[in-house]
Amino acid sequence: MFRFIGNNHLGRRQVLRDAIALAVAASPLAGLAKTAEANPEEVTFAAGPRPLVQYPQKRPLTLVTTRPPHLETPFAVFNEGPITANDAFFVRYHLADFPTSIDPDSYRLTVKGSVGAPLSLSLDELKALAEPVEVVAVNQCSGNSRGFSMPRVFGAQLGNGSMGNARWLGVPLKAVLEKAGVGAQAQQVTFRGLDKPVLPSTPSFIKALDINHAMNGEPMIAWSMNGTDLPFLNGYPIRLVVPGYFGTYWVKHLSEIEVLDHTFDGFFMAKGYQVPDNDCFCVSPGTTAAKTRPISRLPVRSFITSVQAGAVLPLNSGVLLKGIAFDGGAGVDNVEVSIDGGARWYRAALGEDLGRFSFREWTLPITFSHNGATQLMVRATNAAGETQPMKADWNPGGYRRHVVETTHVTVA
Ligand SMILES: Nc1nc2c(c(=O)[nH]1)N[C@H]1C(S)=C(S)[C@@H](COP(=O)(O)O)O[C@H]1N2
Ligand SMILES: [Mo]
Repeated sequence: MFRFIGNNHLGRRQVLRDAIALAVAASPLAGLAKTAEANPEEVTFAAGPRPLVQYPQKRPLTLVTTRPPHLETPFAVFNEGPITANDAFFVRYHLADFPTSIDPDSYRLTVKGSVGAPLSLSLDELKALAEPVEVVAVNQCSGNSRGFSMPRVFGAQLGNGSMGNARWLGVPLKAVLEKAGVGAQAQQVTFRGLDKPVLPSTPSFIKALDINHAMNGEPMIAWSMNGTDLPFLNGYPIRLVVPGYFGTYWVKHLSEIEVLDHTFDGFFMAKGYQVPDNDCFCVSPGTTAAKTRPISRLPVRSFITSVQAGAVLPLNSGVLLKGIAFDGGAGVDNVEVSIDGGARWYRAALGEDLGRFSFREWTLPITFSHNGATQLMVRATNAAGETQPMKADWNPGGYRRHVVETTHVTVA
């Protein structure tokens, strides 16, 4: 049964949803991806260039894996503006058995565990539960840019396209938990979606937040992204949005919330997504950490988006450099750019402030007065005074890369 029930008229969205349901259900996942095209951007990885693939509701995206789908946003998209379009937004799943069709009318979000009254909410009930709130926030995968780790680490060899910034609309998680009634003994809250492991030995994808975080008003249950329903592959019909936190907590197709009176010890909290438990979340390259902890907030990061590696830029005529910067919620305070490999730094102008969890655009007009090879660099500092290291920190998971980026160009 792949039809979405309950809509009297077949709007464009309905048709789209049906198309996805059919496309996903009718074929093995590999069949979803239309024939690969050559992707001119992808030259960094030992395995060779990665193809662009076409999935439902998406423009061609960079293929990482097909089972389950992991697609990156082609980097040029980040030069289109500070909001990442839904059809360009990256996609990441862990489990091959992800939902192929979802009926919004029979969809239920259950809330159980250490609560006064367990809930089973329809989408309409969820939407009516509290005044909707909106936040513009970056969803970045913990392993974004992992492919640049040196020495290399296990895991998907990701470029810089496992991130995106969107305007999310939903209700605060707090409102849902308050409705269920959280007991004084509550320690953590877990979240799971509709996707399931294929093999019984594979752990379910369940994430946990501390109760204080869950109740602080920031995490939300969102049903809308950039003014429209969540794309199917980004968590339709509802997902958790945890502003400032890595994407791993942003559980898609959210179906079950459980309040625990202890710390959750499931695989994706206790084993997966662990970082060294020290100030830099890093260890000396090639070693392991004595003590680890779950990954949490985004470090401050910045990119040049208007110039690609290998570009030839003009001598003695103005060039407008442009890019993005973001952090885990303190807010971007300052972006500096170097056009001579880090010798001198110039302060960039910051674009519109879309909120402290959002990409912040920056621009800097420059003129090159020397020809030949040079390196462009960009370094952001947040309102808490945190900045980016000149040399990459290393950890065994290849997580939370945030080194100052260097773009090699030629002036001619
Ligand atoms: N249900 C479900 N939610 C999930 C995941 C998953 O595998 N299943 N992966 C998480 C991870 S690791 C990331 S980086 C984000 C990616 O969000 P996106 O696919 O919307 O870009 O989803 C998160 N939510
Ligand atoms: Mo992720």
